[in-house]
Amino acid sequence: MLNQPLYPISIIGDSSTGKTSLIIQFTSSKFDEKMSATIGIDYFMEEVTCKDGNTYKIKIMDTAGQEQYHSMTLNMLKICKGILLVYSITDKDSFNNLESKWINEINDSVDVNNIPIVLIGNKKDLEDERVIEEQSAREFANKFNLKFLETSSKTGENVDLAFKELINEVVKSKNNVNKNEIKNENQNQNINNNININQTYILKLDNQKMYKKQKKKGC
Ligand SMILES: Nc1nc2c(ncn2[C@@H]2O[C@H](COP(=O)(O)OP(=O)(O)OP(=O)(O)O)[C@@H](O)[C@H]2O)c(=O)[nH]1
Ligand SMILES: [Mg+2]
Repeated sequence: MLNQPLYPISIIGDSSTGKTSLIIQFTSSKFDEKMSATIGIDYFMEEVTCKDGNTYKIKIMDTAGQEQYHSMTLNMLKICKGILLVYSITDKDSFNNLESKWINEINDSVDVNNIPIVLIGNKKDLEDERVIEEQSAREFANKFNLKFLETSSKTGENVDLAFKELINEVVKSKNNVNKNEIKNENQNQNINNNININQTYILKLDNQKMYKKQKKKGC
C-alpha cells in the first residue's frame, strides 16, 4: 500500500531484561538462549492488523540497555509513537531503575502522559528466581498510569498481547500523528539515518534465515 503510515515504537529498559528476545518472539516465535547484547539501535518491521480491521506497518526500534548507548536511546524516543518499558522479574536493579532512571529520562524526551507506554515484567518463566512481586509492579504501573503485563520471551506467554496492547493504543491515538511527519518508510528512513541505525538483526534475517517469519499478526 502506497503511503501507508508507518508507526515507530520502541522497546527500552536495562540490559539483559530480554528486550531483543521479546521482539524475536513477537516477530518470529523463536527464542535464543544465547542472545547477544544489542549494539546501538536495531529495528524490525512488522505488519499488524488491528481491531479496527486495518493493517498497519510497525517499526520496532530495539534499543541497547548498556549505559554507553543511553543517550542514543533517549534521542530515538523522540520519533516514537509508543514505548514498551521492560524490567526482569529476576533483577531488582532493573525494576528500581524504572523510576529513578527510565521514567524520569523518558519524560525529558517525550511527554509520558501523552504517549502510550506498556510496562513489561519479563522472564516470567523463571518463577524460582523471582525477586519482584507482580503486585509491586502493578502498583508502580498504576502510579504512572501504565498498562502492565508479565511476559516470557522464552515460552511466549503474553508476548503477543503486550505488543498488541501497545499497538492498539498507538493506532487509537493516530489522529495525533503529525501527517507531515511520517508518511512512508522512505521518509522514516531519513529520520533513522540521522540517528545511526544498526541493522544487525535485519542482516541476520536476510543472511542466516535465523528468525524466519511464521505468522501474520492480528491485534
Ligand atoms: N529464561 C528466560 N530468559 C530470557 C528471557 N528473555 C530473555 N532471556 C535471556 O536473557 C538474556 C538477555 O536477553 P536479551 O534479549 O539479549 O536482553 P536485552 O534486554 O535485549 O539486552 P541488551 O541488548 O543488552 O539491552 C539472553 O540470554 C536471553 O536468552 C525470558 O523470558 N526467560
Ligand atoms: Mg538487546
